[in-house]
Amino acid sequence: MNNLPKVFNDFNEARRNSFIKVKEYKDAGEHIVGIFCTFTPIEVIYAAGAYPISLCGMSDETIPDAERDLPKNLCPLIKSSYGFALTEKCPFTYFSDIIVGETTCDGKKKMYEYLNQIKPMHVMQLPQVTDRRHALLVWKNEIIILKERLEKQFNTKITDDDLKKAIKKCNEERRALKELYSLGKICPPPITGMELHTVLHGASFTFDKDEQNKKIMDMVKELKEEHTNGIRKVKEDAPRILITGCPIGGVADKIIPIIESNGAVVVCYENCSGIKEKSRLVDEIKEPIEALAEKYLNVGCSVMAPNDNRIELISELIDEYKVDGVIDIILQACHTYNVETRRIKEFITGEKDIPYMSIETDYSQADEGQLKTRIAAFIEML
Ligand code: BJ8
Repeated sequence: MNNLPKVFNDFNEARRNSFIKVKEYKDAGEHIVGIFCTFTPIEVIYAAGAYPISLCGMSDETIPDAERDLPKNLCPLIKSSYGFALTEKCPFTYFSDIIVGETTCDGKKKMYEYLNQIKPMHVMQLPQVTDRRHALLVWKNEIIILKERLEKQFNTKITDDDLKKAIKKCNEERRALKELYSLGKICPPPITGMELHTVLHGASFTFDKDEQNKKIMDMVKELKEEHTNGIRKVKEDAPRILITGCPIGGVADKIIPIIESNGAVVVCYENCSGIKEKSRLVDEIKEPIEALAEKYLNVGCSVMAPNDNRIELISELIDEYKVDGVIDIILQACHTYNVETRRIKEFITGEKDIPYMSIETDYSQADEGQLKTRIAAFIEML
């Protein structure tokens, strides 16, 4: 990991630095909007002159506190997020002026009722139906309602021009991140999966997106040059893994090192925090609310039924990243991703004809030994 350019360490530090930054921003009178999900149209938040910041809980530290209000057999991401708000241990939640959530899975939307007693919340009603015409109408309206709520909250007026500028800004970030992901297409990749995860993780806590984009582009250039000059940190024949499933912020440190210490390399993350949302840009020509509604409805999350967009993206990624095997990570009690494993497995082992394994896990270390054995056996057969 230390072989990476200095800029990599900057991303490693980004989350810690962002704790200080968020306080500085608040002291300077800036507005912070906490978000939980990839469906949140962050462009509307930027257009309101505020900063969106991800609040997904990624550690088991606050789960015992959360379990005083929430059932034990609930997804760790939901319990952790709620626990951080309850205990005021997360500065992002603490400094958020308002939190935006969506009615994605049942656990999340019911947790929001309690979270609303701690912080002001705005919940967007996400359509989960397959009728695109109906879903688009609903989602467009929800984006308009969010816009009005933020206008009221921050005493401002959001114009079409503000939205278009925000769309451009967010597309620039998507383009830079797509460049970063594209390193995984190189054989062997000039970046390990753990390094890639650290950069992506750091990027989600960076406020200055122009500076972040520049750092990413510099890093990509440097790593490509190193590769051209023959520097290799991954073996030529390392099995190439695609990770899909639930967000992995709370389990990445447990699972990715096991994969990579067994000689494989993670070349692509399909899940949220990975390429899922970044793969498609927002149309910059269309009427902005319409363009945002179209873009975000296409997120291939398992709460959608049926969820063909996930299959389509996985199919493209397997081909583009020359994937040898797929690991589907399911957080315990995540029913939608868990139910979807059958369809994903059938598609990957059938149509794509490559090995697949699913892992059900939580934020504890209790299953580490068992995961080591199962993942080693999976990589062995690739
Ligand atoms: S767009 S993946 S961030 S909902 S909280 S569904 S793990 S039981 S996080 Fe998600 Fe948005 Fe979809 Fe992405 Fe399952 Fe847990 Fe629910 Fe979860």
